[in-house]
Amino acid sequence: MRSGMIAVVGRPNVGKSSLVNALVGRKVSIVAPKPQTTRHRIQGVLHGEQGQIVFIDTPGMHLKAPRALNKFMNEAANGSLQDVDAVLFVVEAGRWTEEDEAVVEKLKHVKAPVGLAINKVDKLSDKGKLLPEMERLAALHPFEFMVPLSATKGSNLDGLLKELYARVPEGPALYPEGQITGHDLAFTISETVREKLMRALAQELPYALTVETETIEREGALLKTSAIIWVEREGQKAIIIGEDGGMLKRIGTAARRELEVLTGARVYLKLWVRVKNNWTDDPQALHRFGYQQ
Ligand SMILES: Nc1nc2c(ncn2[C@@H]2O[C@H](COP(=O)(O)OP(=O)(O)OP(=O)(O)O)[C@@H](O)[C@H]2O)c(=O)[nH]1
Ligand SMILES: [Mg+2]
Repeated sequence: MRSGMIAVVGRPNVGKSSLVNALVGRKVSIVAPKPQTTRHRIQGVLHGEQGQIVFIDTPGMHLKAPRALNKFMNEAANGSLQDVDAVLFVVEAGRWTEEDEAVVEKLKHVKAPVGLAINKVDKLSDKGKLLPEMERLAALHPFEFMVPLSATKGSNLDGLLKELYARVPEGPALYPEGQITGHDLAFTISETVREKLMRALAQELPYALTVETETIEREGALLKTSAIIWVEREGQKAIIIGEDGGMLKRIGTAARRELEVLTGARVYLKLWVRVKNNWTDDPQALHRFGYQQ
């Protein structure tokens, strides 16, 4: 029996959370087409025949970090590089940016073995470009292994797992059988609502909001819960509520449906929108909304 912890790092939007979900086989971390979706370290536990791997999904490491929330996210990602058995650096096939470059710099100080996952190979129109790209990446850092794969298509995940299992030590399970994440129901509810908001709203608005689960009550097979969507300004509140409340209703429906699948319960979800001025740059507000290391 092997067991260990593996940090999954990289710049925003390369598919870290998609990969962790695919490896764990269940959705433990939210996914959206926009960068900076993940804001916390998220544990996802794989219970495999060879043992247990606890993946630490992390916020995408980013360079432009103007607000306290950005700094929190980068610190959460940086903090994952210590005290793990291995680090998996995720990049996007065919797309290399200065933010990837900055992650490589950080990896130089990592003591644990570092491997590379080249994700989104399904998007490569010319597969002949993969080999030269792998050669170029290999020259950047002494990676212990390099695996091209697709998180969303599920291709070559076995190849990656073989490499990862080889890098976790023998030891007892860290999580009980059946437990796939270290987070509680309140976190799952707020993250699910935030994912629907990230997917529905345009441009900057997803970065100005956070979701706080307010109440959770169980009545037999019914899960009754309410959550507050906090925004920075009144104008943002109006957009989220939408004409005749239509936008908020769509968000609520999408989140409720997913929560019903995740929990197996019938869900009654009530959403509120409130304003907390400048919360993304206010250390006290950040702390209150759960952004604390
Ligand atoms: N085509 C394709 N798209 C993918 C793949 N993996 C992830 N994506 C998409 O890439 C986008 C970002 O995925 P995430 O998993 O949220 O990326 P992330 O690295 O966790 O992003 P942050 O949390 O913002 O750092 C989503 O639209 C995913 O559906 C893949 O293998 N192929
Ligand atoms: Mg993510």
